[in-house]
Amino acid sequence: MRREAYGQTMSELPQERRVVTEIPGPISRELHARRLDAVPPGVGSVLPVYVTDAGGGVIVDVDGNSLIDFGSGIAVTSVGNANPKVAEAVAEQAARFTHTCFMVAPYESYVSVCEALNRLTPGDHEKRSILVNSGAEAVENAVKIARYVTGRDAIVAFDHGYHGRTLLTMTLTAKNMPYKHGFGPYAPEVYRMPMAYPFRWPSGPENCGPEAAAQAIDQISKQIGATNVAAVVIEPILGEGGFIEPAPGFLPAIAEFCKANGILFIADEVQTGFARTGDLFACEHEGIVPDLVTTAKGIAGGLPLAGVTGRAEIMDKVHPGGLGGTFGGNPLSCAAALAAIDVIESEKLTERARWIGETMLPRLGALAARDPRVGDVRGRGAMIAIELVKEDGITPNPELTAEIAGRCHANGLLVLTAGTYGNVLRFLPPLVIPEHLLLEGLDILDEAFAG
Ligand code: PLZ
Repeated sequence: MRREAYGQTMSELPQERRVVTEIPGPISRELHARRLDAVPPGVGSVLPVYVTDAGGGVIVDVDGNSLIDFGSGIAVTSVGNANPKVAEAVAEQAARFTHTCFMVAPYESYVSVCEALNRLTPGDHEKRSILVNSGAEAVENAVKIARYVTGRDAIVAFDHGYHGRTLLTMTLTAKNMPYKHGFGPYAPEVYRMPMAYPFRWPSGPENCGPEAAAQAIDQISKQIGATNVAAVVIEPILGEGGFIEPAPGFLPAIAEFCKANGILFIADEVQTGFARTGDLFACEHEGIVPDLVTTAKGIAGGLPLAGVTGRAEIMDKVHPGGLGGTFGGNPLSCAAALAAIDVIESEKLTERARWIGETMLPRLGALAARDPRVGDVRGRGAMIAIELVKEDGITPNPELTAEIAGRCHANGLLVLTAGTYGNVLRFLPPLVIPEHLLLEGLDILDEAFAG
């Protein structure tokens, strides 16, 4: 039931783009009408094609369309959707037991996933991990642990940051619409600092890293007081904020400041983790060793799982029973994670991610060179984005972004948007996407700009 291509294990699904109806097609539209009577509009969908199958680099819908997947369900299905090894592991586990609750009667796979997290996350110090259900829950727990261990209240987050939709993580999230609007009051003791956003830094990208770090450190010191800060929470490449790579030097300066002041550095690697950026974790790029790391998304091949990994001396401090949850580290998710991690390691998906970046960046650079509406091309590995602007080269162009995304969708390429200003097209292909689909996707994108 599997086929090898480019060294990756692929599902049997034909790896082709096929557009046989308008998108969404008639059956999807029917299902959508049904959905509107059952699901409130507060839960959106980027492209309401209703899915029947997905694998390798494609998503197949109820109308028989096969779309090229440049989204991976928001950076989740890095090993490919329904990866055969993941599917097998989950089916086997489902036949044995589906749940006991790790806090009631434990099982080995939870321990094995934590061992893998301790081994793979940055730094060779002794670590411990806990498992929870979602990225937001991981960030919540990291903050709980940081406050407990430091005895301090304040948490520092950054402009353009995204950390989830629960009360605390929504508070940590920067963008009002759609994440926060009307959902307040927010959690106390969260402070927001400037982010080193090279493309939009007033004195130019070359000054961005040191200047932004100096501003953030000055504001933390003056407005909060370093000794009141439990932790900074930061994405090593900002995801929902628009795939912003903090300018070089910014993360190391913040990490150093944290270390000097007893502040815990929490790297939110929920979107960047597990080979997505061409390193196993994006922090590795500048040699950052965080005190706590949150992971989710790509960890378990599409099953819900998240983790908090941290220095043993930090993690071991919390009182017995202080951390947990009914479903955290569910056995199906753990089986999936062990299979996904095996695929990531044995199929060298970090290298594959780098190859995706090396393939995409020159193509997008050429697009930017001939089309001034593409203001910036950025990202690492298989986490790549373009920022779209108006004639002045800097004003965000969210209308064009929506238009281009719509043209891609109509032609069978699933792309996502992002960014504080809604003007970023982001690309997160599965790391196992076949080369011909990656290239075809880039052709469709070129056409969308030409048309
Ligand atoms: N931290 C860095 O990217 C989730 C959000 C999609 P959950 N990003 C996708 C949406 O609109 O809800 C994310 C992230 C980073 C935390 C999270 C939260 O992870 O698994 O969605 O809770």
